[in-house]
Amino acid sequence: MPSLLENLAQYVIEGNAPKAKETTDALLEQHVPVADIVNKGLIAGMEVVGRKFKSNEFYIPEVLIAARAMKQSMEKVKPLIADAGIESKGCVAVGTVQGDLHDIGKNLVTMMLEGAGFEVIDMGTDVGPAAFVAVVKEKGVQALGLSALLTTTMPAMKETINALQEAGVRDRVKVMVGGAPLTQAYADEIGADGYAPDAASAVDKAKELLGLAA
Ligand code: B1M
Repeated sequence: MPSLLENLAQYVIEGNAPKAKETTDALLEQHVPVADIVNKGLIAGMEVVGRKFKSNEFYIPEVLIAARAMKQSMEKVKPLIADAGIESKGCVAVGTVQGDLHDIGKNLVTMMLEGAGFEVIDMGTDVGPAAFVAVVKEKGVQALGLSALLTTTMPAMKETINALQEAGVRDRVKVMVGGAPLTQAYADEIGADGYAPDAASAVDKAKELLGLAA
C-alpha cells in the first residue's frame, strides 16, 4: 500500500489540490517531519511532473494544475519550514525583460523552480536592467532568470547583462535566459551563463549553474 507521502506526490502529479492539502494536513497531524513532506511528497511529485513535461507526456495545463496543487500544500507547511531547518536550494530572481509583458512561460518557470525547492523572487514583467541589478545587490540572489517572448525584447537581455557588469556584480550571479525566440547561440552571444528551452529544463539548468546535483 502506498504511504501517505507517496499519496501526496501522486496527488501533486494528478493536480488534485484538495486531496494534496488533505494529505498534507494528515501528515502534519502524524508529526511526519516537514522536510519529508516537502522533499518526499511535494518536490518528488513535481520532479515527476517535470519529467513528464519534458517527454511530452504532460502539456502546459497539466503542469499548471500540478503546480497549483503543490503551491497550495506548500502554503500549509511554509510557516514550519524555517523551524524544520530545510535548506533552500538557492535563491533565484525571475522576470520578463523590459518592454515584454508575456508572463505565462515565466510563471511556469517560477513554479517549477519553487517545486524543485528553490526560493524564487518573481519580479513580474517589463523588468528593467536596474531592477535586476538591485535584486542582485539587495537580496543576494545566486541566479537571475530572464524571460523574453519577443524578438524586439531579446536585446534587453544583453542590456541587463551589461548593467550587471557596469554595476560590478556580474560575477556574483549566474544568468539564465529562456523564452520562445531564444536559442543557445543567442545566450552564448550575449554572455549568459545558461539557456533553457522549457520550464523543466530551467530547473536542471539552475541546478547545474549553482553546482547542485541534478
Ligand atoms: Co504575444 N506574441 N504579443 N501576447 N503572444 C507572441 C509571443 C507571438 C509569437 C505571436 C505571433 O505573432 N505569432 C508574437 C511575437 C513575435 C516575435 O517577436 N517573434 C507576439 C506579439 C507580436 C505580441 C504583441 C507585440 C502583439 C501586439 O500588440 N501587436 C504584444 C506585445 C506586448 C508586450 O509584451 N509588450 C503581445 C501581447 C500578448 C498578450 C498580452 C495578448 C498575451 C500575453 C499574456 C500573458 O503572457 N500574460 C500574448 C500571448 C498569450 C502570446 C502567445 C499567443 C502565447 C505566448 C505564451 O504564453 N505561450 C504567443 C504566440 C505563441 O507562442 N503561440 C505570442 C505559452 C508559454 C508557456 O510558452 O512563453 O514560450 P513560452 O514559455 C516556455 C518556454 O519558452 C520557456 O519555458 C516555458 C514553458 O516551457 N521559457 C523559459 C520561457 N521563459 C523562460 C525563461 C527561462 C527558461 C525557459 O529561464 C529564465
